Parts: sequence; structure tokens; C-alpha cells
Amino acid sequence: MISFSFCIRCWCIFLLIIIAALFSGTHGDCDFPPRLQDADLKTTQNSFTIGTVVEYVCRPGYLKIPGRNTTITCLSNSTWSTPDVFCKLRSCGNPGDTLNGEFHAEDFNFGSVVNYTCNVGYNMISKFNYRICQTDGTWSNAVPQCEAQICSPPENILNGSFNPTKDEYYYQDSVTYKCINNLVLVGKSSMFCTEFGNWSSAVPHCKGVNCANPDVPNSKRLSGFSGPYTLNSAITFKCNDGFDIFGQSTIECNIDSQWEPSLPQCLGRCGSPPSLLYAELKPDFVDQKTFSSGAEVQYACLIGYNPISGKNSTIICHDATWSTPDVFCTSQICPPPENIVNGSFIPQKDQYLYKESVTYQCFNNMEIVGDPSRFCTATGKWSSVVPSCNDSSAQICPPPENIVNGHFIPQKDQYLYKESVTYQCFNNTKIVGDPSRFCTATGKWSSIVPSCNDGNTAGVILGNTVLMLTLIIVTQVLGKFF
Ligand SMILES: *[C@@H]1O[C@H](CO)[C@@H](O)[C@H](O)[C@H]1NC(C)=O
Ligand SMILES: *[C@@H]1O[C@H](CO)[C@@H](O)[C@H](O)[C@H]1NC(C)=O
Ligand SMILES: *[C@@H]1O[C@H](CO)[C@@H](O)[C@H](O)[C@H]1NC(C)=O
Ligand SMILES: *[C@@H]1O[C@H](CO)[C@@H](O)[C@H](O)[C@H]1NC(C)=O
Ligand SMILES: *[C@@H]1O[C@H](CO)[C@@H](O)[C@H](O)[C@H]1NC(C)=O
Ligand SMILES: *[C@@H]1O[C@H](CO)[C@@H](O)[C@H](O)[C@H]1NC(C)=O
Ligand SMILES: *[C@@H]1O[C@H](CO)[C@@H](O)[C@H](O)[C@H]1NC(C)=O
Ligand SMILES: *[C@@H]1O[C@H](CO)[C@@H](O)[C@H](O)[C@H]1NC(C)=O
Ligand SMILES: CC(=O)N[C@H]1CO[C@H](CO)[C@@H](O)[C@@H]1O
Repeated sequence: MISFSFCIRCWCIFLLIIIAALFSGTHGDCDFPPRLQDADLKTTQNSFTIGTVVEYVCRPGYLKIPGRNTTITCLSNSTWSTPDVFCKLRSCGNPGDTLNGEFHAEDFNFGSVVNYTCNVGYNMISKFNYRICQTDGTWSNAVPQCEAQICSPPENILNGSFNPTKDEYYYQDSVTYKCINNLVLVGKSSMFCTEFGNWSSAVPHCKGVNCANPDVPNSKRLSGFSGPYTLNSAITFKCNDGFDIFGQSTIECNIDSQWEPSLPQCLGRCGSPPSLLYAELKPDFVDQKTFSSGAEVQYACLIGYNPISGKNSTIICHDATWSTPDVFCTSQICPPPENIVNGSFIPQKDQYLYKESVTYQCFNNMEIVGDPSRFCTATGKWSSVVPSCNDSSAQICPPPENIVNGHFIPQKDQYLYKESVTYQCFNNTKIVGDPSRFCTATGKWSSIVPSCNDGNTAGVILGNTVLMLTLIIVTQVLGKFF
């Protein structure tokens, strides 16, 4: 019994001791030491009384920094002393350069991934394009390798070849094509292997270029006298004297075997423009002696001629020849002139051209008064004034003059137009002059008065003449004395 009760007592004391120990423990021990990022605790203890020293070891990939304290101590106020920095990341060092490439890294420490890239035109041929810094301080795998881009040989071309020829070409290798004979290479002659593994330009081709020997009449050549004319061959022409050039004087053979620009022409000059019937050159062109091909001259209708609408009054010189002119002037037209009473005109037409004339005539021998001729003028009017026919049937003549030793018959007070008288002589005298006279349209008698003469007439005349001369002499003699 006693032992049992003792045991109860023992338990109680033990519990008290435990409780006391617990109370004092919370006062005297340190908590579990702090976890460090780069180091592990090197102890299996669970309680840490004041004064306990625990040690750390650097984790894999970290190195202990020499001289640094790796321990911490449970201090008297039940806290741990502050740990030193005693680990550092393990460095793998420079991961190594690669040819034709470069790497990118933040550092070379444990866990770093260093990426490798190839320069333009180079490809990664290694399985891994990176290296990792491992815990043991070495880099994973080998340095990645870059290899130049490969181009397969370029195409062969007809009638040409390229250089150099190889089984394979690398980035920036170039080849140059050329053609056989005088063929012209069309396209870029040189190309290079690109970063993409294709060639920088399309394959050129060879082409025969041969321009025909051109013929430009009336010219001579200043250059390019003889062929063959291949790409960019040039010829310069000069026209002979008296010819003008039309087009470019220098032409070049193009890739299509055509001359470019097209052949020039040497065209002759024209002389004076032709004279036209009803037109004259406009004054601007009158003084010019020669005209180049293509020159145009204008005509104007002469006075009395009018331009025909829609007709061209211009002619053009082409290669020393004037174009055929239109009929572009038409004569001025006059309508038929006025009719007249007791007369008519000839010729009778519907219309009359400039300068055409008509002649008026009177019927029944009637006298025409005014100008019987009229012509069509430039203004379309008739010249002068309309003549008229004087109806002289009403015209009368007085009796004609009497004559010595004669008379006329019939004797009347007045005579009508065209009535006639006949003179007769008496006493054996003879009539001198036209014995017949008639009454004219003007009321006067036609011709002159006749006279009557006998055989003595000559003697009388002679006697009279002698008397006259005597008188003259006497008068002159008397004049001298007075
Ligand atoms: C490290 O520190 C502890 C106290 O925290 C000390 O007892 C010990 O001697 C030190 N060790 C060295 C190597 O300095
Ligand atoms: C415990 O003591 C140390 C050194 O005496 C001191 O640096 C630290 O601040 C103390 N900690 C507390 C919680 O009082
Ligand atoms: C390396 O490449 C990886 C994956 O592409 C990327 O996550 C990393 O940031 C790169 N590192 C550097 C230093 O460029
Ligand atoms: C270019 O080659 C083709 C095919 O071989 C041939 O028929 C042609 O005559 C050649 N051309 C010239 C100008 O040599
Ligand atoms: C080469 O290939 C690249 C990428 O595919 C393309 O952009 C380019 O146009 C090609 N060059 C030629 C000349 O074909
Ligand atoms: C008249 O003829 C000339 C020369 O043939 C030409 O150049 C011009 O254009 C023509 N004018 C008209 C109005 O038809
Ligand atoms: C002249 O004309 C008038 C009027 O028409 C006519 O009466 C007359 O007889 C004509 N005279 C002659 C001589 O014809
Ligand atoms: C016709 O003739 C007569 C006689 O000469 C003249 O008097 C008259 O004036 C004339 N008439 C005309 C219209 O000329
Ligand atoms: C026949 C006749 O008439 N005879 C005449 C001749 O001349 C004389 C004089 O002049 C007249 O007297 C006549 O009568």
C-alpha cells in the first residue's frame, strides 16, 4: 500500500517536475534552428539548450566560403545567433565559345542555362542548343555547334555556265554565270547562297541578240559602221545635206534584237509651195525658200474667190513633196443681171462666175444707152449700170440742109426715125458726097450734106484763087507804105 501511495506521490512529483521542466524549458531552450536557402542543418537534435552550437553544410551547387563560420549558437536569451553568409553558388566558369554563333547567359553559376544561337547564315547542328551549369560545377553536354547554311548547286543554263562548280555551297558563297559565244546574259550574272539556303536571285539565261543592219536612206553613219550588232551596240546617223532628221540620231540594239528608239528618217526639204489658180500663199510663207518635211503652209483665196467650208487650205511638205492641195476656193457667183426693156443680154445662164461678162443688145436696131458690157465683180454684183434701149421709133428729124443747085426729096415738115432723103442736082451739075441721108435715133441726119458741082466749077475756083492772092499782095504792099 505504502509503495502504491508512494507511487502516487512519485507520479505527482514526476508530473510536477515535468511541468516545472516544461516551464523552465520554454525559458531556457532555443527553437528549431532557422532553415537556410543555401545550406542544410547538419544535426538530428530536437531540443536546443542554451549554448547549443549547430552546424550547417552548403547544399549541392553551393560552395563553402573559406573562413566563414558555418555554425550558429543558441544564445542566453534563447535566440539563435545570426548565421554568417558562408555558402556561395558554385560557378561553372565560361561555357565556351562556338564558331559562327554566340551564347547568352546571366551568369555562369550553378543552375544557369546558357543559350547558344548561331549567326545569320549558320544553323545549329547540335542536339542541345544550351548548356546548364551543373551541381558539380561542370557544364552539361558539349558546346553547341553552328554550321554554315548549305545551298545546293545552282541550275545549269543553256548555252552558258557558272563558276565555281562545287558539290555544295555554303552561306555567302557566290557563283557567276557567263554565256558562250556572243550570247547575252539576261538577268543577274552573280548570285550568292543566302541564309535561307536558296540563291539570292533567279537563274539568268543566255540569249542571242542580233539587230539587223539598219538602212536609213539619205544618211551617213558617224559611228557603228558595221555589225554584228549585239546588245547595246549603237549607231549614230547624220542626214545628208538637204535632209532633216526625224527621230533620234543614235539608236541602240536592245535585248529583243530591236533598235531602240526606232530608226530615224532623213526626209528631204520642199521648195516653194505650188502656185494655185485661185489662191495665194499667206504672207508668212511668201519669203521662205525651203521647207522641212512636216512644214505646213496656208493659202488664202484670191479676191473674187471664197473659201469653201470644210476644205483644207493647208498643204504639208513630206519628204520633199508637197501634199496635193484641196480645191478650197470657189469663184464668187453673180446671179443673172437685170433684164432690160426692148433688149436682152448674152450669154444667158443661171449664174455667172467672177469676171464673166454679158453683153446687152437692143431689139429692132434700137440704140443702146449706157455700157453694153457688164461683168461679174468680186462682190457678186454686176459692174457698171444696166444699159437701156432708147425706143427711138418716136424720134423725129427736122428737114435736112438745102444745097445750091440741088434739092432733096421727099420734102416734108419732119421725118421719122430711119426715114431717108435723097439729094439731086440741077443745071447739069453733079452731086459730090453721099446723096442718101437718114434720120438717126438722135434726131440728126446721118452722114454729111452732099453738094452739086458743074464743069465750070474748076474755073470759078481758079478765078477766085487769083483774085484772093492779088488782094493779099496788094494788102501787103500797102501795109509797107503806111
Ligand atoms: C564559430 O562560432 C562559435 C560560436 O557561435 C564559436 O564557438 C566557434 O569557435 C566559432 N568557430 C570558428 C572556427 O571561428
Ligand atoms: C538576444 O541577445 C542577443 C545578444 O545579446 C541580441 O542581439 C538579441 O537581440 C537578443 N534577442 C532578443 C529577442 O532579445
Ligand atoms: C535560354 O532559353 C530558355 C528557353 O528558351 C529561356 O527560358 C531562357 O530565358 C534563356 N536564357 C537566356 C539567358 O537567354
Ligand atoms: C543554245 O542552246 C540550244 C540548245 O542546246 C541550241 O539549240 C541553240 O542553238 C543554242 N543557241 C546558240 C545561239 O548557240
Ligand atoms: C529564299 O527563301 C526565302 C525564305 O523562304 C524567301 O523569302 C526568298 O524570297 C527566297 N529567295 C529567292 C531568291 O527565291
Ligand atoms: C489640213 O491639212 C494639213 C496637212 O495635210 C493637216 O495637217 C491639217 O490637220 C488639216 N487641217 C484640217 C482642219 O483638216
Ligand atoms: C418696146 O417695148 C415696149 C414695151 O414692152 C413695147 O410697147 C414696144 O413696142 C417696144 N418697141 C419695139 C420697137 O419693139
Ligand atoms: C433717146 O434719144 C433721144 C433723142 O436723142 C433723147 O432725147 C432721149 O433722151 C433718149 N432717151 C434716153 C433714155 O437716153
Ligand atoms: C432748069 C433750072 O432750074 N434752071 C436754072 C439754072 O440756073 C438759073 C440761075 O441759077 C436758074 O434761073 C434756072 O432756073
